[in-house]
Amino acid sequence: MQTVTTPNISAELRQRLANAKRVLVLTGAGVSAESGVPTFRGGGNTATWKGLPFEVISSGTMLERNLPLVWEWFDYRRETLRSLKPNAAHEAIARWQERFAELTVVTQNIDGLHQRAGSRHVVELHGNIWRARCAVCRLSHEIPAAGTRPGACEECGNALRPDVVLFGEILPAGAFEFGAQRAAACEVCFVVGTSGLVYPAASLPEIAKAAGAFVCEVNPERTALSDRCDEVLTGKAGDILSAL
Ligand code: BV8
Ligand code: ZN
Repeated sequence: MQTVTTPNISAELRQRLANAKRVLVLTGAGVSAESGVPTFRGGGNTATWKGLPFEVISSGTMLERNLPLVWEWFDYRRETLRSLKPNAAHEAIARWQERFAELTVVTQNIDGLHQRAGSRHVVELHGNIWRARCAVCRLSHEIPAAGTRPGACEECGNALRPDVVLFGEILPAGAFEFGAQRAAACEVCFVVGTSGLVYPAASLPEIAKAAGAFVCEVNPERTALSDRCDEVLTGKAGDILSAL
């Protein structure tokens, strides 16, 4: 029988949540861990694929050098994702849409699990693995859950690339700016399941903090952001978010 430890949530956080209208949630790979999605770091080592650290295979440089290999990497991850489902953490965040007047979900994840849990208007800072985009005219193409991905651009016939943000590439126009604007206006900012090492995503809690928001981290481990949080809830997102 798995013991679910009720996280010791402070009276201050409960009070602030009771009064909050504007809440921002920044999520990373850890929010999908309980769905079975491998994280990139954890346990001290960084994910590698075919001997390549993920920051190398998931880079703009690698895309220019070897697009087929980059496709192989994302095809492999899509295959892993195909049978996985949103977990209690995704579902709790989706429910918060009805609880707070203005809930902003900003994710670094490309797995689409927030949307599958019912979250609307998710800000995907790093794109989505279920989309491809034309390397020339930038037309976006859906990749069907079943079946093969489109081979070439239906508009101009040029090659398609994963519609994700690779290291060294800029984020989708407006996505970070919108997240930053909401971070600067929120009363409570949750940082869930991220090691807080990738920028500019990791600067959002700092923007919220600087604007006077109460910043709360949810993570079984300390992270690069823990010291800048007003409260750290140590544990799994599924357990903690369901108890909030
Ligand atoms: C850019 C898509 C303009 C592809 C990704 C400033 C300082 C230093 C470096 C930079 C900087 N600005 C820019 C850079 C360079 C770079 C960067 O940040 N490098 C880092 C490594 C130092 N940033 C960029 O290149 C960005 N582009 O800035 O463009 C520019 C360009 C060049 C130079 C200057 C400016 C683009 C970054 C986006 C790259 N694409 N993803 C793909 O998925 O393959 S990033 C990818 O990695 C994820 O999206 C995510 O962002 C990151 C992984 O981090 P996490 O999600 O946090 O996952 P991680 O495994 O690390 O941690 C999981 C956590 O969960 C752990 O803490 C664990 O304890 C916890 N956990 C585990 N289980 C649970 C749990 N938590 C709760 N519950 C559980 N059950
Ligand atoms: Zn095209």
